[in-house]
Order: sequence, then structure tokens, then C-alpha cells
Amino acid sequence: MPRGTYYFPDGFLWGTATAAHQVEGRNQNNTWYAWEQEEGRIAEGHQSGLACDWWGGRWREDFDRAAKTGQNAHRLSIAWSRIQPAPDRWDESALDRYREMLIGLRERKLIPMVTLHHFSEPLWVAEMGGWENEDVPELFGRFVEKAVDALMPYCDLWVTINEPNVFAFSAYVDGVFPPGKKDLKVALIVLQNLVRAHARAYHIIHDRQPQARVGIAAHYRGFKPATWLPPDRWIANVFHTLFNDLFPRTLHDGVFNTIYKRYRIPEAAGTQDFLGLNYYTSDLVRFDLLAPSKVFAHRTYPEDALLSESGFIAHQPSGMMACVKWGGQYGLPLIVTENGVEDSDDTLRPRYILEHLHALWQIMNGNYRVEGYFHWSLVDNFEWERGWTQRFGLWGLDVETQARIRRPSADMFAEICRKNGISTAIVEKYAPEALQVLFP
Ligand code: IFM
Repeated sequence: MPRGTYYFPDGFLWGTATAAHQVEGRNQNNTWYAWEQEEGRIAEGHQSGLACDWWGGRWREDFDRAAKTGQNAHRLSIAWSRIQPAPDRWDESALDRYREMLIGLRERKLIPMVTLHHFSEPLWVAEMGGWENEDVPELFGRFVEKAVDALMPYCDLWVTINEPNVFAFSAYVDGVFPPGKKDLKVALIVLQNLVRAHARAYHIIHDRQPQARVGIAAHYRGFKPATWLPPDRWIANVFHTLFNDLFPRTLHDGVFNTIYKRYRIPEAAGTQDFLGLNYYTSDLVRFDLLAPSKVFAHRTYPEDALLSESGFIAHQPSGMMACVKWGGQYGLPLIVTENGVEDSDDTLRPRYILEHLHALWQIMNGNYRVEGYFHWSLVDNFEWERGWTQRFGLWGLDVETQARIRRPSADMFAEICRKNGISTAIVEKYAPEALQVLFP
């Protein structure tokens, strides 16, 4: 067996990613809090509650964990609902709290990446129709002005919108995120408003901070036809076009092309300095005339795929290469802004991380410029409609006691970050079952 190390480029960003509602706790003023109060919305009736108690100050101990384990960056999000609790009210103390967190990151030598919208809005925005209302992009712009004015001394790496495709499809097609609608036409309106919001934010940030780098975190999911039959190939392509490609392409050329209709959004053209990639898994897609509510698709995982604890994710590292190749077509620097797996006893995670990073290394050697990797997530956190049933953290969380439980993956990731690469010894120590793949 050959031995060696897969090194990543100097200055590579190694970090973890989190989102405000999932880690902060105690926010009763946003759409997700309201959603959690409705019966049947969240698995097992779970609530975010204290979450990881970052609002209570436990971000300090978690940032310590990140810094002490070799990470050099952290991606977090700020909550619009805390900063602007009412249309005519700004909460300066919330901004102070975020300022303190960003300073806290810098003091620990963790480069901050800040997401401005990660799946939740203030209740007052929802009351006016949420992202279906075409006034919301402008209101979002005002929030961005306020937040960026306050936080720009500490951050110049911004993600405007996290996974606009997941947000729009989950909230307006699958109906599992608030407001729980099931209408593709509405989802497409929402996506256009999110494009406008992104474009506005991009220009606002650059007017204030010319050196800033602004992008989105795009969720890429592989869609392979389940068979060679033309309807399966067609529906797989429809999914790729509408789910993966529509949003970033509009930010590239200013044309929102839904296959059957094109809308021009010229202010969006060229509004990305980098493209963030969130990759988790890939689907096999079969055309299904009987499933209009599922956009005529039956999606499964390959029969022999290794599945995560609850079957939510299939381990398919080759999709990471497809994801980077796809992202590379826009000619922008790329950053993996999320990748991870739910795994409370950490049996699959070490292998999952190693094989995804190996796939990333391989494709980077095909001349794709990838500047960093943010693992999802630092510590178990509230997984939206799946509540606490899924555990994505390098550290586990006891929700009752707030105790953190260090998983072997935290140590493995630390060794990778410190080495800026993956050595044979790391694979032998943490996931010998991956030796065949990394060092055949
Ligand atoms: O927890 C989420 C995150 O908020 C967005 N991307 C996928 C993660 C895992 O489900």
C-alpha cells in the first residue's frame, strides 16, 4: 500500500459552519419559533429551546473548541429577527452581541464568514407575506445596511443567502418549512425575490466595503437518472436545472430561466465574488406521472449505498467532484461552505469526511480553485423540521444539560486542519475502512 499525504493549498480555510436559529436558542420572534409551536411540524414535537445556548454565551466555549482543534475559520449566521425585531425598531444590543462574537472569532484566529439569511425571518416579515411579497428584498436590504455597517470592521467574507433552493423548495413545494405551502409557482416567485435580495445585498456590501467578498451558499445535490429511459433523463435534468442551476446562473447572467419562461433580473448579473458549495448527497431520479406534488419525480438512493443513521444522507463522495465541476463553470473561486453527515455515534462520519475531502482534493488537482472547507457542523444543533433527531456535530450535545461530547471526528478533523492535509496515518487511525479508497 502506498503511503503519503494529500496536501491542500497554503492558506486553505478549515472551519465549521453553524446557523443562528440552530445554535442560538431563545428566539421567539422568528418564523421557526412560531412553526415549532404548531403541532406536527417538527419531528417528535421537538423545539429549538435553548439550542446550543449561544445567545446565553456558550459560543465562547464552542469557539474555543474550534480554535483549539486547529480550525482557522468559522461560518455563522446572524438573525434578522433579533437585529430588527419590528419594522421600525433596531436592537442595538443584538448587534453588540454579534459584534462580540465576531471579535471572539478574531481573537481566536478564526476568520469569520457571516451569512445574512439562513432559513428564518422576523415574524413581521412573515405577516406581510414573507418572500412572496416583492417589497421584502428592499426591506432585507435595509437590514443588510444596518448589519454590515455594524459588523464590517470584523468581517469581509459574506454569504447573502444560504441555500435559496432548499429554502424555497422546502417552504413552498414540500411544505416542511414555514409557511408550509405546496406550490411550485409560488416557489419560483420566492426565488426571484431572493435573487433580488441577494443582488441588493451584494451592491450594499460593496459600496461600503469594496474589498469584501460576497457570495451565496448553494446547495448542490446530484440528480442521476435511475435508468437510461428518456423520461428519467429528462426529469433528472429538470431537477438539476431548477434546483441546482437556476439561482447561481441568474446571479451570473441576470436571466432567471425556469425552462418554460425567462425573466430578466439585470441587477443580479455578475454579483458573486465566490460561489459557496454545500454538498451532502446525490439522488437517483425516476419520472413518476402519479407524483405531481413531488414535481413528477421519484427520488431514491442507490440500493447498495451506505446510509446515514436515519437514512437522510447516502454516502456518495463522487458527488463532491461533480459539485465542484458544476460550480467551476461560473469561473469563480469556490468554497465548500457545508458538508457533513448525521451520525450520533460517529461510525460513518470519519469515513464520510475523509472520502469527501479526498474527492475534493482530486478535483482541485483538475485545476479547480477551492479556497476552503467548512464542515457542518461544530456541535449538534437544531435540525429544522427534523428537530434533534439528527446529529451533525463534531461534538455531540446533551440538549438537557448543554454538555458537549467530543466525538473522534473532532480529533480527526483537528489533525487534518493542522496538517493541512490527509495522511495515511490519519486514515489508519480514524477510518481504516477508507484506506482502500484513499491509498489503494
Ligand atoms: O442543518 C442544515 C443547514 O441549516 C443547511 N444545510 C444542510 C444542513 C443539514 O441538514
